[in-house]
Amino acid sequence: MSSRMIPSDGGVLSRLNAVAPRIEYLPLEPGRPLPADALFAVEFGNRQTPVPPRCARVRLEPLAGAGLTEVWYANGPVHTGFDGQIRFAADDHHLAAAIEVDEREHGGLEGAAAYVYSSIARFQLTSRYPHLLRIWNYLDGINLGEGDAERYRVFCSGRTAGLRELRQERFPAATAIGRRDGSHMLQVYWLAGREPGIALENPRQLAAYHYPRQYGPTPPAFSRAMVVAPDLLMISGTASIVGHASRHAGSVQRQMAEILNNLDTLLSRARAHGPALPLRFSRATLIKAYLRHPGDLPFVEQQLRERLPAGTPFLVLLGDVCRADLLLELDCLHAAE
Ligand code: 3EB
Repeated sequence: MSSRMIPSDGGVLSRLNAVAPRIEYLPLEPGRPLPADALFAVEFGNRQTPVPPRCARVRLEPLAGAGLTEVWYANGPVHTGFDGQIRFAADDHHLAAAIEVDEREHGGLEGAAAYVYSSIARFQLTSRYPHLLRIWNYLDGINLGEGDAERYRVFCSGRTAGLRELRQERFPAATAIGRRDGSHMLQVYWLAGREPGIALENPRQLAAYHYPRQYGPTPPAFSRAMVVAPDLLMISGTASIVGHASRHAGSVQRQMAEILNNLDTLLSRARAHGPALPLRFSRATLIKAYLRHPGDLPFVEQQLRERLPAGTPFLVLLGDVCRADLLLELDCLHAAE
């Protein structure tokens, strides 16, 4: 495999994955097979039909983009398998995997998160793809519970307990979003690589793993973005947070503007590692917006239409952000065209 020597943020030379999965939002009717060269795919919506192989189903209602499937294309032959409750699919460069557990089988959310993350850590360390790059977490009732009993904070404690051997410079980019379905399911899916990516932080924001005590006993274990390859940037869920503080409580308009500022900053930082990455959203930018209140849809749709090239598909999902004062979060996968 060819890879280029590129200095990471820490100044250490790392071999950046030369080949990244191409990712697109593809209109696929439910039940239609994935493209033959798909590595993995993500569907959205709470359908009851069986989840196809090589697929994760995020059970959040699509307010915009219903029927779009996020397809991750393989580079070369794909092999699939199971390891305990983990399902995976891999090509020669990357591995996509998913696990879903019932909290009640692990004594609650903290135990479930610790179980999931220690399973992931063990699996990744023993696989040919040891480097966690990007990870998505969906859980029930993320803002339920007061103070340190808020379920997002409980999830963070379990996650860190499970990941205990991972250095913070190596934390993957991540998303953590709440459903409201009373299902007790913790769902996690991720992308890992044979080579590490380059984790980026956002100078406008304190590193989440350094958040002060007021946000809970265990700071969240994620990086703001991951340069997966010179032509692929995977940005974490990005909210209206500056420093460590939530900004613009009550205003989805101002939260959106703050989020777009945070994303612009990451796009320009990523250029040092991926000179082909555009500074603005392009046709190869995949955005998912998570909205707490469905009534904010028209504003958010209008903003995304304005920022993305005409006709670029995007998703708006009904989901809860991890702090109760945050109304909106954006996920962004950004590739060279
Ligand atoms: C934040 O910046 C907003 O816990 O994995 C964004 C992305 C957020 C990932 C996570 C949380 C997570 O703190 C919340």
